[in-house]
Amino acid sequence: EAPKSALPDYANWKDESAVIVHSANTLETRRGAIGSGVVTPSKHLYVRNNLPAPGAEIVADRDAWEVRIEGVNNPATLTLAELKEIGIESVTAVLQCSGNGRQFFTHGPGGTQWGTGAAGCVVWTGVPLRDVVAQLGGVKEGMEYITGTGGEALPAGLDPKTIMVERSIPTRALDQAILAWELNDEALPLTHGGPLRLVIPGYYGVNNVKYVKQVAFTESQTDAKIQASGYRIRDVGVKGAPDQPSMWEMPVKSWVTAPLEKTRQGHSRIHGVAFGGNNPLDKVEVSVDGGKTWLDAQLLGPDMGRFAWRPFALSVDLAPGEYRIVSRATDAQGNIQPQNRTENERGYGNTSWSDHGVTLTVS
Ligand code: MSS
Repeated sequence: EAPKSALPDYANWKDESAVIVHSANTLETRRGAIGSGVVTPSKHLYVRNNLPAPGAEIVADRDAWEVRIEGVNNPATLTLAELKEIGIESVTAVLQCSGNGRQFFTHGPGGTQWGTGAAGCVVWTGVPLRDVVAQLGGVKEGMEYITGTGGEALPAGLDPKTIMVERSIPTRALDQAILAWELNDEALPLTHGGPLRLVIPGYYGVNNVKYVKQVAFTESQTDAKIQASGYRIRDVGVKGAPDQPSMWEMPVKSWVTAPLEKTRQGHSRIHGVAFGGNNPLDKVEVSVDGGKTWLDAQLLGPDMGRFAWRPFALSVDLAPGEYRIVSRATDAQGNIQPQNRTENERGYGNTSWSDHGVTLTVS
């Protein structure tokens, strides 16, 4: 267990016993605090801010928040109140930071040393972006990306491109994109991007732009640093560049959440979570011998759809001893969680089942 430190003001409503405070901008959900239900309580959900969060004044009059929509045939500035008139949909989706699992890399990538808890499964409610676009005459021809801009006020004296949170994702994600104003059936907290957030279910956390002030359909990707060289998969020692894979769609992943250290001999139930990322989940297997033999785990309900995770459980009988418990998920396209992580400079995208195992002492 990491030592406790105080919750930052903008997140002081979090459950202190459920999170590890890495820094004022990074809170991680404890591995054992995920629970066995589908939805991660907002109070347990991790936080990752690349810039300090804006002040609470931006949620004082939520309906007055404005978002600029560009790259459509009839560009417009819409208030949150106007968006609410256009349409509404709820989606349950895994929100996961690109760097989740960074702690298991051995080359020592800098950045927050996330274990398993820079992830949660939450319910977003808002208007489908495709409905907004339809209302504004459709996407302009030749636009290949959806570029969302965060609403943080940028510190003066620095080149805005080097610090702003502006992300481009391929327009193939338009069907699943939502402009969300609710998280888990409550007004979207400032901590998680209120009053309005661009949510791209199935995509890594960084693409889910908080306090979104502009959504632009663009011909090319933004040249903001967070897109051009940040959040790119490259070999250890190599600098980030626009031709490297960007952290967009999430692949299949799972991990064990209980028991984590020890348990009594005899009957025991192993718990965890599994998700297909941008694909539906097919199944999850558990091994109590470090991956030599596998058993199908039971997927717990309800099934909240393609982008949600499924808690899973497996009943086992264990004699006293040491066990390496691992889980391995498969998505509906047959992609299987790999044994080993892909080494990369920044420690992104770790889905290794071996890294995510737990060593259990049974007595
Ligand atoms: N947005 C904005 N505006 N800002 C910032 O900073 N960050 C990112 C996203 N978005 C940001 C944004 C990240 S990076 C992440 S993960 C996410 O978000 C988180 O979320 P929450 O709610 O949890 O805090 Mo990594 O891939």
